[in-house]
Amino acid sequence: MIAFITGATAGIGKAAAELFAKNRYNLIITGRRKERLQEFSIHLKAAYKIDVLCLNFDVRNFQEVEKAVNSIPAEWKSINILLNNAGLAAGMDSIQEGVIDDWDRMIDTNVKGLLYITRTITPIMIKNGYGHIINMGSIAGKEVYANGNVYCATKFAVDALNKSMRIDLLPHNIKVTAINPGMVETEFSMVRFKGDEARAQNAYKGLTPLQAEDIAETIYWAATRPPHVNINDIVIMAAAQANATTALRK
Ligand code: NDP
Ligand code: 8X3
Repeated sequence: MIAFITGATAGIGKAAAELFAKNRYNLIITGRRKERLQEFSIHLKAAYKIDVLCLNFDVRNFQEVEKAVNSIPAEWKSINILLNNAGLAAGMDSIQEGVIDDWDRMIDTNVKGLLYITRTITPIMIKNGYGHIINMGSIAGKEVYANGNVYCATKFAVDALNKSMRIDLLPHNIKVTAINPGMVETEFSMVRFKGDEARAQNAYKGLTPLQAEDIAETIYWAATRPPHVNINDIVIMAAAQANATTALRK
């Protein structure tokens, strides 16, 4: 079994890679931080005796995506699972004060990047006659919150694409699932608040957030249902978070 995981250098993607590896999947792992990718690959191979292929590229650049996917050797093309996970929030400003570069980064990564990966991997899956695409959505793709505007819009787009892909890929025996978490403690908030540690920690203050491993378990569960079962959509929250805007903090 082979799983292709984007954004495996940190957070949810990394935890998912670890769990798939533990369960004897061979892995294609991707990310921009080459050193992290290679160190992680050495760990996975040694700990779980699996094969790992590292692809180092930026999902925002279609030429890089295409080159990386075209470089996949024939023996790695029987991809069972694609985890479309690479993504980010950049900034948290009102619409009238939004930073254009932040908007571009989010739209280019979360929407166009996910599309570029899907566009290049689905022909391989169609040729194989099987596959399962798992898209990382968010509670932000189900509800909007103050100053979430463009990040929410990108995750609403993922929600639409998830539903749409399921229709287009139905004749090709390709399952499509979305996992939509509430707050998960990863590098997400450090990235969103551009390295401002105090602001990042504030996001999780006074409550126990989800951990990357909680999401990895959910992804793995969805990926391992019997062939006649598809999990369309999961919303998963910390027990202390009721919805996008209501959390119980002590
Ligand atoms: P992290 O910041 O911990 O990890 C993000 C991963 O995405 C990294 O591996 C990063 O790798 C990769 N990535 C980001 N931009 C690019 C790019 N341009 N090209 C290639 N890879 C990229 O965040 P999370 O693990 O929390 O986030 C993973 C996904 O989960 C995202 O889609 C996020 O929106 C979603 N999510 C997160 C939630 C949370 O609260 N944490 C809740 C709901 C959804 P590198 O920097 O090495 O390229
Ligand atoms: C991340 C969760 O609530 O910060 O997608 O938007 S939230």
